[in-house]
Amino acid sequence: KTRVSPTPGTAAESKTEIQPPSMYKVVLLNDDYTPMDFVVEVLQRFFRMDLEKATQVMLAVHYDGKGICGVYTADIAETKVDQVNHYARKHEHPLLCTMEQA
Ligand code: TYC
Repeated sequence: KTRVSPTPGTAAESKTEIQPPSMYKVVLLNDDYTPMDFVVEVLQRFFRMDLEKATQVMLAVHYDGKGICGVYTADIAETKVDQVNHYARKHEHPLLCTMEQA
């Protein structure tokens, strides 16, 4: 990719241009106890996936140990993680959701 020097005296040169927000992957971890149906329901409820997509992602997590539910700004990612972990605990499942910088 071609890079050019910013023009002196501009926002680009002083690095005051608005930067895009950092993005975070919301990750679901596998465990041996959470029922597959519950994981599919979580993916549909909190990540707006249809049944087919939710089933694909659940199985990917089941076989690979973890999987990406979506990529969001920090605030949205934190909210999703909290919602999933709170919902899993409410239903007494050990399902774990975390986030990592994308
Ligand atoms: N491994 C679980 C089972 O066999 C299913 C599962 C899938 C659990 C994905 C967690 O994030 C998960 N019942």
